[in-house]
Amino acid sequence: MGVKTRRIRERARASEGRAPEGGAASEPSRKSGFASLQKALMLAAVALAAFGGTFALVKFSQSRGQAPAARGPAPAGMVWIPGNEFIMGTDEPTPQDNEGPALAVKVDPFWMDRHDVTNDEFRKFVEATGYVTTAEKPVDWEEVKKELPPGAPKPPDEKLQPGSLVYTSPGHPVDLRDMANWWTWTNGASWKHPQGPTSNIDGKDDNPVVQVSWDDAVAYARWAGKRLPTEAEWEFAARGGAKTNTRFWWGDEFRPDGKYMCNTYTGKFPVKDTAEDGFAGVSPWKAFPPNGYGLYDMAGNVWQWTADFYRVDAHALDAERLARSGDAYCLNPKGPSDSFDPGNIKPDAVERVTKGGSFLCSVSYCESYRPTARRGTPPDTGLGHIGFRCVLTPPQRQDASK
Ligand SMILES: [Ca+2]
Repeated sequence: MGVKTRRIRERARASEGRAPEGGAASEPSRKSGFASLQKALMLAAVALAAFGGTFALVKFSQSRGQAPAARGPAPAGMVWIPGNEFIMGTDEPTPQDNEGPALAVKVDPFWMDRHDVTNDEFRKFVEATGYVTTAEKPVDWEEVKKELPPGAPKPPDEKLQPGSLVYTSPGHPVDLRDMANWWTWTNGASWKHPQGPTSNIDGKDDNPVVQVSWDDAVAYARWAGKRLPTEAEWEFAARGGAKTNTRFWWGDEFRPDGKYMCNTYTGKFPVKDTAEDGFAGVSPWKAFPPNGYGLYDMAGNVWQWTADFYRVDAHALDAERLARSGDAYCLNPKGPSDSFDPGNIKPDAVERVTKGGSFLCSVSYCESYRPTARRGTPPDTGLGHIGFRCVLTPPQRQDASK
C-alpha cells in the first residue's frame, strides 16, 4: 500500500470512528456545515439503480488479442472512444487528496457526446417530455431531513421554494474552506435562469446546460437512449488518446505557447475573474480546442456528472481489491457501492462523481481541470457550473452483456 493510499484509508477510518479534526481533509475539499446544509436544501431524490457497486476484474491475458469492436455508423453528435488500458488517477501531488493511488484500468469502447448537453438540446428534451427539473420544484423538507443529522433545524419557508445555488463573487479574499462564501441559495434559479430569476439563456443555445441535478441528467440520458459515463470512461476519454499521462490532457504546461486551452477562472479565486481566457462564466462548446478524440470541454467550462457514487477513498479501495486479486487491471470499473466524504456533515450522504472542473477552477484553488480531478456532489444538487454529457454502448457490447 502506497503512502497516499495509506493516508486516505487512515483518514477514512478516523472519520468513521470520530468527528474529523480540522486537518482531516485537504482544505479546499472540506465543506462547512452551512454549505452542506445549503446543498441539502434540495430534493433528495436518490436513484440508486443504474450503476451501483459492481466491479469487474479479469486476468491480463484474457483480453489480449481481443478483436476491435465493430462500431457501426456514428450516432449524431457523438465520437468513437476506442477503449484501452490506461492509468486512472495519479500519485502526483494534487490540491485535493482524493485522486490516488494511480490505478491500472481498462475500459471497453463506447460512443461519447462530442460536447456537453447544450441549452438547446435540453430545451428539446423538456419540450418533448414536460420534464420539470429538481431546481424547479419546491423543496420537500421531509426528504431533505434524511440527508442531515438528527435534530437539524428546519429552514425558513422562503428557503424551501424552488431554486438553486448561484455563484456570487464576494469581491474580497475569503476562507476557501467554506463554499458558502461564494454559493448563495437563490429562489427562482434554474437551467432557464442560471444566475437567478432575472437572468436567462437567450442567445446561449450552444452553452452547456447548467443548474441540472444528477437526477435531471439521468432523465435526459434515458430520454436520449443513452447513459451517463462511468468515472473511468470519462477519465479515459478526457485523455484524448495521448500515449502518456500528462498533468492536463494537452501536456504539462497549462498555457502552451501562451494559449489558453480551456475555460477556467483567471485571477485570484474568488475575488475577481479577469476573463483573460475570453470568458467569465460558461462558454459555448466550440470556444476552446477539442482533445485528441474530438471531444470539447473535457477540461474546464462546466463540471460533468458521471454515473459513479463518490467516495474520497474510491481509488484506494480499488487498488486494494486489485492487489488482492492478483489481476493486472480493473476492467470497466463502475465505482463503489456507496458514498463517503468525511468533509460532509453526514459523511455517508449520497454523492455522485463530477469530473472536469469548471470556469470557477483556478491554479490558486482546486486546479480541477486535470483529467484525474474528481469531486462528490449530492445528486439532487444543481449548480451554475455543473452540466453533463452522455455515452452510448455499442450494440455488440449490449448484446454481449445479455
Ligand atoms: Ca474563464
